[in-house]
Amino acid sequence: MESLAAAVSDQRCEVQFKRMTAGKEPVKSGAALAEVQTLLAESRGEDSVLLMDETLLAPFAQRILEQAPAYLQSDWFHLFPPSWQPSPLCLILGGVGARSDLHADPLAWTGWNCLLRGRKLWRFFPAGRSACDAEPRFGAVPRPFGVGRGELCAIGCGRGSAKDSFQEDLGPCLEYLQQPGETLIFPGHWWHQTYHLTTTEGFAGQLLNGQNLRRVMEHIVSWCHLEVEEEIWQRPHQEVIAQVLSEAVDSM
Ligand SMILES: O=C(O)CCC(=O)C(=O)O
Ligand SMILES: [Fe+2]
Repeated sequence: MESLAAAVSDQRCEVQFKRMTAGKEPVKSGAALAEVQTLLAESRGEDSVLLMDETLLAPFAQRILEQAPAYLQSDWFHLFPPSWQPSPLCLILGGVGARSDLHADPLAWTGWNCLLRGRKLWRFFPAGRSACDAEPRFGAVPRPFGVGRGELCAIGCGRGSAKDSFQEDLGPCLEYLQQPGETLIFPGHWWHQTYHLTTTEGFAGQLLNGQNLRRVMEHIVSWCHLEVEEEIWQRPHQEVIAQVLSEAVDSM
């Protein structure tokens, strides 16, 4: 695609963005897309802007995903009820100096993040099996969050920290400098944070497949305080998903 920013630029909708200003708490706000694009162009380290939007790319999602490698296309989240399905593609536009929150993705899924333009530094903090694990390094009460409007919080969550791993030393981590054209695939339950070294354009999605089914299901089991028999993991994936989700609903 020529430019993601150009593809969505005629849209007049309101988008959410994060603005960081030196010495102040980061704020999350809504504004017209055109306004955010001006802020993105003016973004600097001490006053930076990051847009992450899960709806703008919806009209292009199928066309974009058809061009992705097969392993990014085979995703079992379509077996979830529609209101619990994560959005297939998240648009991410970063200004110079933008930093995402330090967070673990919802549902302990496998994340993928494709960078089309610019350079982005990642820090990963390898974790235990689930994002529900306590991480005292990242603050006593990390903020849980769901997907979209947060409905997924009922069956599983992601966690966000108010700390910034690029501002303070939070212990050993893996660092990776993502270059344009690269797609990073990572365990979403590992806490991670990005630093946009230049203006960036990219998009992200997530996977549920044979590699991570048990981790994602166990995240739901633990979040909803369920108990499942060990033999469940030998069953076909459709049955595992149906059983865990129905027990999660029953537990509400
Ligand atoms: O690209 C970013 O700035 C953050 C992306 C992210 O956290 C993700 O893809 O899970
Ligand atoms: Fe993430």
